[in-house]
Amino acid sequence: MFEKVLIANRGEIALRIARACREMGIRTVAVHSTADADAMHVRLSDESVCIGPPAALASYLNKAAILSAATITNVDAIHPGYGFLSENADFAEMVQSHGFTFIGPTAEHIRMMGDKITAKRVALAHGLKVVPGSDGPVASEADAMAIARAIGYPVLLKATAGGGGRGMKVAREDSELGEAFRLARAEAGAAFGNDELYMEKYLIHPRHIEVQILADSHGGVVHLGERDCSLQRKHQKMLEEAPSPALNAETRHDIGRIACEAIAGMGYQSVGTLEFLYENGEFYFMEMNTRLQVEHPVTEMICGVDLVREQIRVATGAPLGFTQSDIRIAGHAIECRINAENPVTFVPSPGKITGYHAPGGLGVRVDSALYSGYTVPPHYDSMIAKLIVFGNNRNECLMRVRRALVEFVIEGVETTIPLHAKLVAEPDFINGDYDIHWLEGFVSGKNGKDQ
Ligand code: MV4
Repeated sequence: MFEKVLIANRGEIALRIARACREMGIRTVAVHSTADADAMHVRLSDESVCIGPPAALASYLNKAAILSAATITNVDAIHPGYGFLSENADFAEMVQSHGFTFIGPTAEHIRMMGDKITAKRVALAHGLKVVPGSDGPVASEADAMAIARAIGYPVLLKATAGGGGRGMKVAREDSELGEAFRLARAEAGAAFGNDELYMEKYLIHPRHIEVQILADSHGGVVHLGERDCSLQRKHQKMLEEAPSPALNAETRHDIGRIACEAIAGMGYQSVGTLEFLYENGEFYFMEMNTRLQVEHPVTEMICGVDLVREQIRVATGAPLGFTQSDIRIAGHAIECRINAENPVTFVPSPGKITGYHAPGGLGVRVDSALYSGYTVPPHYDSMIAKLIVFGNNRNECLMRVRRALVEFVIEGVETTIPLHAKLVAEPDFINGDYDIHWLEGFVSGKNGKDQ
């Protein structure tokens, strides 16, 4: 087992990792920017190193500074959390070549999944269904036109280096295709430094369902069921739940088995998530996330597995201590992502927390690095807390989320708590009747169904 781990992240996820480490008897090293000197993740770690000024590029994305911190504190391994360097194959490679263990998959698997055309080809080769589209890059407007006519409109142009919706454009007919191609290409080039595009048939009303997997370095693979992440706004998830209200046990079992076979075939190890669009009873593989995800706690709540602990264990080379038949999915969990933002305009609201009271009681978990007197800096993501609630069934979970949101007090900054309170009282949400476009309609005051 590792003796000491450096946590290359901040906020609630740095705390989440520090907690797992402490329970495993592993000492921790926090790294922080000058803006985070008073942050909770620094206080809850055994040691800390300041790695640069507030801007993420100069601190949490500063590979050399993080590797220097790892060297001077003599750690065994580096946990990247999510975001920042968590899916940076070059960083994973540098971590290994400096003699540390990267707590995640191999650099090769990160690179493979970072290229979305390669990811689709690999997924297809390992038995996953993918959205019909171009088999490779779309090189020109003429090329785009030929492929669009072959697969049929509407089509979606996506960035090969993309993910998260940037550099994505829909075309509904020939006349829209030229502009969509040029805009997608320009956006992709600006966002990723790589303007290569690919094309897919545009699915109109899918749900976003993702399957959590966990794989060791001995061929052991399990899935931990799915999460429904359809409730997003501008590609920012707002609320996730597990299991998905759209699946029955048989469908869950089938997609889980298919996912495990693909992961085993790829030789992937660590935690990972296969993202699917789910429409008319079919799962279409979209992308794979090769990191621990923000919403991992909903899976932990229904499976009783500590994903961070298992991620660390398999990174040491240990085999999984259980097989698929040991995993029992029971009950229901919902995560509300609470952001320091105006709940109507979504304008960020950093500043000093003047009052803080987290909800508690049976089935309520709060993952947050907030404390009364803390100042939320303006330099990073505005997510300040995750409220994760478990119930024996979906209705019990919903009732409990409502009461937990009433208890939650965060003063001094604006938060999205009031929006969550409205969302969990909304009939379509209560009925589980939503797709990836529903939330946009809800927040803009329109009926999501007419979207
Ligand atoms: C799609 C799609 C419809 N059809 N692909 C958005 C983020 C990126 N990871 C992929 N995305 C989409 N890909 C096809 N072929 C619709 C989306 C999409 C979306 C997906 C998941 C959750 C929210 C979304 C919101 C808008 C569009």
